Amino acid sequence: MTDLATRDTLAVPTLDVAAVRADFPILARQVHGRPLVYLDNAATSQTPRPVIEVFDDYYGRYNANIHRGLHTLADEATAAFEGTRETVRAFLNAAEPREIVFTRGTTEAINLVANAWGRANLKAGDEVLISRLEHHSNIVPWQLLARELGFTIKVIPVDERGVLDLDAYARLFTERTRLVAVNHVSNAFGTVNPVRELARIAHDRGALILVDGAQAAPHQAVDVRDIDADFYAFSGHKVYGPTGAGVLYGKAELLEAMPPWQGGGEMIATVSFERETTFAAIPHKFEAGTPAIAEVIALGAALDWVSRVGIAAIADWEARLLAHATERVSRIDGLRILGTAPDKAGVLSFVVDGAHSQDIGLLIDQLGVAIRTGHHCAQPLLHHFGVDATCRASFAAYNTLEEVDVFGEALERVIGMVR
Ligand code: C6P
Repeated sequence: MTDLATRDTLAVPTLDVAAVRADFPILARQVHGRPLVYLDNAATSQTPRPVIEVFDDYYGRYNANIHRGLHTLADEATAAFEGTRETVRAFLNAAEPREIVFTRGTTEAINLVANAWGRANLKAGDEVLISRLEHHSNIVPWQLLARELGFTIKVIPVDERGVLDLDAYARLFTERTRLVAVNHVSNAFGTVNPVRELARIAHDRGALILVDGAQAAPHQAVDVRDIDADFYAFSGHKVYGPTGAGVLYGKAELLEAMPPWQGGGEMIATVSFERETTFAAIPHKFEAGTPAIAEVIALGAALDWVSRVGIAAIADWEARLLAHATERVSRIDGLRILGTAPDKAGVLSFVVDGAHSQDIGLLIDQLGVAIRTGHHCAQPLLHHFGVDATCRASFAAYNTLEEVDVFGEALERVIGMVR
């Protein structure tokens, strides 16, 4: 019989951080004469060699437009592109590959839902619930549409830790609530939202739920069927993939019922001046024009890389990095952490008395440490907490406890300089 401790060890494989780091050429570089300490992973993660190599391989061997060619290169490119659809399906545990739509990223995925589903299903008097924790890309598309169609946006409040108020959430619903738009993990505070519970409540009340998974996909296993998400979006470049490729998952029956968003090649069945133009089946109905072929294939390589390392091992390692960093910065006089939810992923946001976040960001860069400063495209959240900007360190599989120590010491040094 295995004891509990052994079972825990078996359940979460440990991450070999040295082996992980060896996959990332960029981690060998120096910045201002010091080893790079890259802690801006929530903005974009770095890229492992197998992903970089996709571009050489694709452009060197089988660059061709997909779906339309009857030649070998086109067949190979199509197979690799469509192969990624199956990789993404498995990554999200979606039921079918046709539920996976390729987009440029999370922003485009949300705009697709707003413009295709939203235009067809929302009208004056309807209500959409959006959380206070949202990134602008899950706010502004809904505001633009609300301005046109006249529906109302209601805000799900957060408590002082940056945790959604579930009782208030449940009370916001009326018979006119059509959609909940909420992130899985907050980019500004790192709060992990109970999306399964949020979905259950939304569905009980007859509404759909769109989950912005941009900050969740890199840090934890995502199971869209377990969540029962109607729509789920994420970006390739935050999950060790390239920019320019992202994903919208949608339940097949919803995608099928939605009108197309953008028109063009690839998304049609037949085009005619005499009869109604007809559209391709999902997902192609939502993929007008030539997509970012190499980027999508590289996204597949990134998800394969994540699977090889193991998302459970990554989550476990990042939890240790976050705990270590939280403990380290908490010792700094006058530093206040924003976002103290019990369940957090990968993000440490803070402000320092008497020191501008911008100054800290610029000076700490001189010491080789990359963090992000600013509003993190979450102005409604930051303003609610009475600040315009924070400093944000965010973690990935390749960060080390030693890097966290370098960051802590560098932070103390620059705070001493600006105060
Ligand atoms: N957040 C950050 O530094 P795009 O740009 O489409 O790949 O992702 C947009 C987006 C949507 N939702 C969340 C929760 C996000 O964090 C982001 C991107 C970056 O936090 C850039 S502002």
